[in-house]
Amino acid sequence: MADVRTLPEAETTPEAPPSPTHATIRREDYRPPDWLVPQIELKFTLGIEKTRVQAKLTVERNPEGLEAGAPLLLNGDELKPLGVWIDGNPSDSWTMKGDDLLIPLAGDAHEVAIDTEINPFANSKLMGLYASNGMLCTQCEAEGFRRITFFPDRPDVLSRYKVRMEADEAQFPVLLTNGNPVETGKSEGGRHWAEWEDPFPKPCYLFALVAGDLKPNRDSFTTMSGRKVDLAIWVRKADLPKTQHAMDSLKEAMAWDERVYGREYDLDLFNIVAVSDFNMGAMENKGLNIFNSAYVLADPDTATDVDFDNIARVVAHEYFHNWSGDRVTCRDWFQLSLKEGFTVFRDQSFSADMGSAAVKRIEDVRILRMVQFPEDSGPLSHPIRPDSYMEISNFYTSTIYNKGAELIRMFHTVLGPEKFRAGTDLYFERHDGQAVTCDDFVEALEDASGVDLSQFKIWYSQAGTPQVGAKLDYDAEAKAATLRLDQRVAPTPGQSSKQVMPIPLRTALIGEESGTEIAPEQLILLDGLSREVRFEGIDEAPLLSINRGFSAPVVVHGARRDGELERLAQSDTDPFARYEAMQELAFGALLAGTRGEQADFEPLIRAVRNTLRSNELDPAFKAEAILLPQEAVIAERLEVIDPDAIHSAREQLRKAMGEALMDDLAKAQSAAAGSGDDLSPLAKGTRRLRSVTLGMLAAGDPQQGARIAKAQFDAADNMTDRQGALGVLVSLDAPEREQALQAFYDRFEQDALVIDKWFSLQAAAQRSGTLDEVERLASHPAFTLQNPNRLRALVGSFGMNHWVFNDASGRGYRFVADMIIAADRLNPQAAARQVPPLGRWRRMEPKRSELMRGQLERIADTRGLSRDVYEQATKSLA
Ligand code: 0A1
Ligand code: ZN
Repeated sequence: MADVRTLPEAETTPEAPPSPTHATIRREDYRPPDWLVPQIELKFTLGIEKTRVQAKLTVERNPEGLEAGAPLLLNGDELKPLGVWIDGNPSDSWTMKGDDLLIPLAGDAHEVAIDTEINPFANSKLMGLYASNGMLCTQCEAEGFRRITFFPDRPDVLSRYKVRMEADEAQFPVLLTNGNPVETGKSEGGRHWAEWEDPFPKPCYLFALVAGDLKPNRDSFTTMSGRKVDLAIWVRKADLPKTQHAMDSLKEAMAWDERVYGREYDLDLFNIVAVSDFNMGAMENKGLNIFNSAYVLADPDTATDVDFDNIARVVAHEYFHNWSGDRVTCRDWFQLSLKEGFTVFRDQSFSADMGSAAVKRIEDVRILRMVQFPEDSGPLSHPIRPDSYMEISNFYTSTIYNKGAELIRMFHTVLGPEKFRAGTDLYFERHDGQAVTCDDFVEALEDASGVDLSQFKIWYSQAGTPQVGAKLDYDAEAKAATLRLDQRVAPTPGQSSKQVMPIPLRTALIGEESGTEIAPEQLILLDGLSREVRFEGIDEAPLLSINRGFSAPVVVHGARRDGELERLAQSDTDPFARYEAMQELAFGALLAGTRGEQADFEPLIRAVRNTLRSNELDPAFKAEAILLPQEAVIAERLEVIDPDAIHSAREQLRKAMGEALMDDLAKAQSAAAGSGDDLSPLAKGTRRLRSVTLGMLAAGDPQQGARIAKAQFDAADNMTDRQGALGVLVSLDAPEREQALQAFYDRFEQDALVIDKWFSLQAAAQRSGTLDEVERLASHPAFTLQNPNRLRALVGSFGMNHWVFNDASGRGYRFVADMIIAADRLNPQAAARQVPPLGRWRRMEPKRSELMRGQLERIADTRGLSRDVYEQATKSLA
């Protein structure tokens, strides 16, 4: 199979025109379907290289359809009809319209049968029905069902499914699909079959099928109305011992959704299947969730604490989709954030309830700033509800998911928990079984709460991160303070002028002397270009604590006096704002450093020392609070980006901190965290702080750092300590580096998910040799472009290595472009996900900017490019 080492040089034709399939789909062009499909029967005769699909569709003209007498349009992708029957009679009146099947129908109700044949083994796109490690599985969101059979592949066509699967019993002993099993039996030649029915009408993107040699971890859950639900997590036999955490997470998620949203599970069984080749994290198919094995399998020896938390988060996310996505789905793909933003908000709230809410909020904001803010300030910026797309797979973005969740959080903040809950109750009740829009969601919140939210809808349509100016003036004589706020949103592609946005800012004043709240927290709504808020009865100098809990997804530019941030870092009563004060202190030092100014590191060093020594803060919070902003996040604050200047400013600061705080760091690094399988918040926090302090310590004294890191690596009885140590070692030029990398590889060679870490850590190394290393790793026998996890581990991690990826030679850009072009021939979706780092050319210093554009142009000019990569590359150039 194709491999980067053997691929020929890509052909480039500068004049290659975009192919006609690269058309733009617009939200304003939405039309209701002309035909509905209330019922579908599917018969699969399964084989790895040949699967026959016999579909029988009950079709009815949609009374709401706009075109009288319209033919039936069934989408297809790489399919050929082997036979078409209308009401039982063979038909040849159909035609192909591109990839789609067009069938003229006289009446208003018919039965249409179609036979097709597909080759799951040849399906390297991992969309539709494909083979992975000898098993068969499906991925249909967003438009994969059309690769299985001809069908109106759009989320507003909901059908009842009856499915029959037939396969060789030895090869595929387990046959699963959505809903409930009805009957099973044996057929000739060692084959067997199973028939299932899903009672809930669903869009075809929620269809799923799995056939393979899998074993279940079984359990059950009794719902709030006393129904018993059978739960099973299906994996390869050897992986069974790694499934318990996912199962525990599932039961916690089921109970949480009952408690917090009043949502009960509705089928008699709930299945999860783990596959190792999967484009995304996981998929919420009705009653049969399919997961990337990275989000199912864990034990303390091979998975980090972060992996454990991610498993809980993703299991919950997919489970929550059963209501926010499956029972109530999207009318069209422009409404994707309806289900994704809401479901991310739900999984974030779940994780916050399961551990430290403050730390969880900090982590969520860190991801938003690291991924969504750069997306929103770059060429791929788009609103939460986009107006157009070429390829919908490109819109499973941090904006749709994470900024979408921030909007739902703002609704929650503005309404308060009770009214918000009344709103979601009404939403689920009113729209159960329907395919709806973001407007329907807001309307339900408004109707249930009596609160007008219309102003907030601008957040759905306007892209870009609002910049908020905040200045607090104090009049000691009048014992009054005045807060002056203003807002601005920079232009984004296709939106040159911006409207005012409503920005809810949780705000309090802290006494500079007393360190207590001298004006209690209030919710200030900045809903004009500017606003003044006056605080009375302020009898000591006030400090501004604003956007507490990150109540709005904006950048606040606070005008701060000397010493103000240091004082807030010590005494702000809101943990997020306290973290923020530390970050702002660090930013001050870092931005001065990138400008070549001599920065005063002392205030930050004092704040970090206080944090490390505090008896009231828990270790997980300490770890977050002392981490410096990442280089990509620093770049966001600069007009012109010089990656070398950012890197050296940050390294200089890390070194100064390491040297000044050596004793405190060494103490935190050596703190006992209990045994490796202790997953309590305290144990996890202690381990996290251990690795964060190790990194800083090594910056202060690399030799000693390498020694301690190697000792942590060798002594580790869990992957968190091991990976934490290796993550520090990979950036050091010390003999311990090679020793640890080799030991790690030798020990875990057979475990794909751990080898992904091995690739990823090396691609992230902050070291000048990383470029050579990454190029060598692309030729490593364990590297393959076919597995999305492996591609992400090497190329994805490298693209986020700001300093090395942006090497002045342009080699980093060329490497990523090579990988994208090669991967595109196998898996366009996975390839397209690697494009965004190349799109950050606009604010890059001129030389690099030119090199980045050059590589984007080379990609865009490649002959036979997929729609996925074509869209990302051409938009990145604009
Ligand atoms: N709905 C899933 C995300 C998802 C989207 C596309 C996929 O196919 C490539 C797979 C999963 C979720 O939000 O979890
Ligand atoms: Zn989702």
